[in-house]
Amino acid sequence: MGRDIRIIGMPVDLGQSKRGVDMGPAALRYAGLAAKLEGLGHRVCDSGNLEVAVRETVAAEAEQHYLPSVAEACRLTYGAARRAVAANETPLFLGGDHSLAIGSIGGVTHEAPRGVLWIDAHADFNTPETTLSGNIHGMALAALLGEGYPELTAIGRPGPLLKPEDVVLIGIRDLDSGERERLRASGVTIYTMRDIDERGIGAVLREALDRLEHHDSLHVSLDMDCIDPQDGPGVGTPSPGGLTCREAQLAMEIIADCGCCRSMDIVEINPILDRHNRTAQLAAELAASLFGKRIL
Ligand code: 4U7
Ligand code: MN
Ligand code: MN
Ligand code: MN
Repeated sequence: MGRDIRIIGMPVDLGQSKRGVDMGPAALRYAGLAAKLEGLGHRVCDSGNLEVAVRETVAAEAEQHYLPSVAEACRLTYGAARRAVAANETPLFLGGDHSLAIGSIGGVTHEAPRGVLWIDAHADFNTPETTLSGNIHGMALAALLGEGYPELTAIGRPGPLLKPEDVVLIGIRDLDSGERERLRASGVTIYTMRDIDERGIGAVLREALDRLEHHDSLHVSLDMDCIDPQDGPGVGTPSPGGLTCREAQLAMEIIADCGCCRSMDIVEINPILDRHNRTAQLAAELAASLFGKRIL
């Protein structure tokens, strides 16, 4: 039967440097996300956007890469995620930059762990010691595993919010050197673009789901820069050599077949850099596929 999908916007742009990611939730709404999901038989309730500091009002935090305000945004997101799961809803978080996943994934796993498919050009596995940019969106997954700024690792319940065996990365092609070393040592499962090129996205996705078989619920964290910039130009950190829209569609369809995706993030869409809202439209189509849209 249909699900109760709860749309939660988090227009945080403080985790990275470019302007415009805060408009991601609006772009996804304009792309008809809710109607597409309702058309599949789901009940959709849009909570609007959570509140986050506007960059101009927290200029004093610039030197610390807006750490206090990013942490506050993640705490709010954590609470909203937790409430949605407690109400038996399927929360769909609209970013905003990827730092929000500390809150969304933390909150949806508050009562019980779930498997995480992190689909991204990047691993977001930097710490303050390894980062070259200082941007917090590049540290989100590390923070979920309990590493990095104490202000971030203290969010939500005590201890790491995820274990390495809970996480599979897909689409990776751009790592910083210290980040690469940390990732290799971490025990997280990683499928790079090379794996996808050699084996095909279908085989990779099926193996990724096998790796998370010990979980009966999954969270999909979809960073739209996983898509090749030709198909998804509207992102702040584009990386060539990414997934085609067909590969991304197939990935979503295969996850949908398992019937266990119970929460999702759509992050990093930057409408200022997009062309005619294409990247948001593609993201809305991908969400529809993930939540059951079929060709036949
Ligand atoms: B995203 C980067 F240096 N690694 O840390 C960094 F390449 O959420 C990019 O995946 C991080 O978009 C990208 O700044 C974060 C960079
Ligand atoms: Mn990311
Ligand atoms: Mn990315
Ligand atoms: Mn990005």
